[in-house]
Amino acid sequence: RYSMKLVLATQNPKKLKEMNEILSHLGVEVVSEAELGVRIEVEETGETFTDNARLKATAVMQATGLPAVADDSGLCVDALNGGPGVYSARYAMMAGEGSGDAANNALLLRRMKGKTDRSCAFICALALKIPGRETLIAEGSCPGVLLEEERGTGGFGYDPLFLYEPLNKTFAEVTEEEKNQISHRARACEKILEIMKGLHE
Ligand code: ITT
Repeated sequence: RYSMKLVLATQNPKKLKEMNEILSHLGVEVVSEAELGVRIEVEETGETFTDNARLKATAVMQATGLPAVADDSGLCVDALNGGPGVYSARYAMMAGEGSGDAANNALLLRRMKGKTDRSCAFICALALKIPGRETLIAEGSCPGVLLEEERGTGGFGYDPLFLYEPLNKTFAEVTEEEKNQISHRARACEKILEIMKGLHE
């Protein structure tokens, strides 16, 4: 058990819920920005997941004075040279095609039309800022296959297109509990806790 309260630096409610469940399960007490009455807008100017996670965690740690953890994540598709990558949340927006999960998924399917290599991976970088300490960083990934049409209604973002082969289900078809055991986010959370524990040994 790790007795430290962490602020989750995210504006994405679905991500917040997953982080909350994963971290509580690992024995970490978490609190949202909303519960603290703050809303920190951070411009994600970084070129890597790690850079952006670091920017978000730093801003929230500075605003609250509390240890903060931020997730920067996305889907990297081999046939698109790793795209949408760090632009996953803004993919359709950047193409002038509106915003939101439905627009992002539609654009991704269009860009992948006719492509036979459908391998992809979800990536999650976590940054943990503890006041007066160096930033801790951990990355988790989860490989999958991009489908040609959506399947399932759970999850968020690109989940309905992401086939997790060991279960032959998309991340929108698995249960929340299943996703939170196998996802890029779960793997990154486990890693960062290992690093944190190491600091106290
Ligand atoms: P915050 O920055 O406030 O945390 P955000 O949604 O903007 O929220 P990111 O910049 O990290 O977060 O973008 C992550 C995007 O990557 C997200 O909007 C989805 O499109 C995609 N993504 C990340 N994790 C995912 C998951 O588990 N399932 C499906 N899509 C995911």
